[in-house]
Amino acid sequence: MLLAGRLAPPSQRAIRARIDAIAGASPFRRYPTRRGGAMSVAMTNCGPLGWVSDRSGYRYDPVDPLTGTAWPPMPDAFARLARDCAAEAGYASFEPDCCLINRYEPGSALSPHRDLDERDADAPIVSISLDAPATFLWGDTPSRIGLAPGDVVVFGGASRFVRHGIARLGKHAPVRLNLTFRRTGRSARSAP
Ligand code: MD3
Ligand code: FE
Repeated sequence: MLLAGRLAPPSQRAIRARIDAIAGASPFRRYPTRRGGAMSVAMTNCGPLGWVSDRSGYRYDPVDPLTGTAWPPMPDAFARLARDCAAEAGYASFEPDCCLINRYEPGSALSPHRDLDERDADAPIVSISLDAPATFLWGDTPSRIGLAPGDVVVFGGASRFVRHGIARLGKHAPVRLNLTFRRTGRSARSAP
């Protein structure tokens, strides 16, 4: 469900200020790819678990590999917003344990993929777009859907495992931020 224009500019600015503080503690970084390059999208996280990638693959980890410490806490305002948006889309009591923050510099893209690493398949994913428009690719023969700053999308049920990505941004495009709130179903306390 697309909640178009769900966030007014002042809320968008408040979220961006929170992201700057989070990135001050756990900086944006580009993970290596299997082919020996680097992902074009830079990432960080807040909350009990963060999405990380290294030579052993992808996982949700309670420790930021860059700092060796816990990810910055998820601001209450973030958790509340994600919960409210999920409820507006029909998913009651969504409690995210991970907020992945993606930063798209000019020329970056996210190749089509499925998100299969979350154990809690009943929980939706709540996506928030900030700062610049992007073209969201949706489905096996992708539909192109424009996402504007302030748009929120809630992916649940049959949509949860659909292939999706972000079309390459132009070389002179402004930087785009995206937050995805997830319920990984993994314990932040368990040993790796
Ligand atoms: C549909 N991020 O981080 S958000 C991702 O704009 C990701 O940064 C994109 O795909 C971005 O994995 C798209 C929308 C999104 C996120 C996760 C999903 C859609 C999804 C998981 C399942 C189905
Ligand atoms: Fe995804």
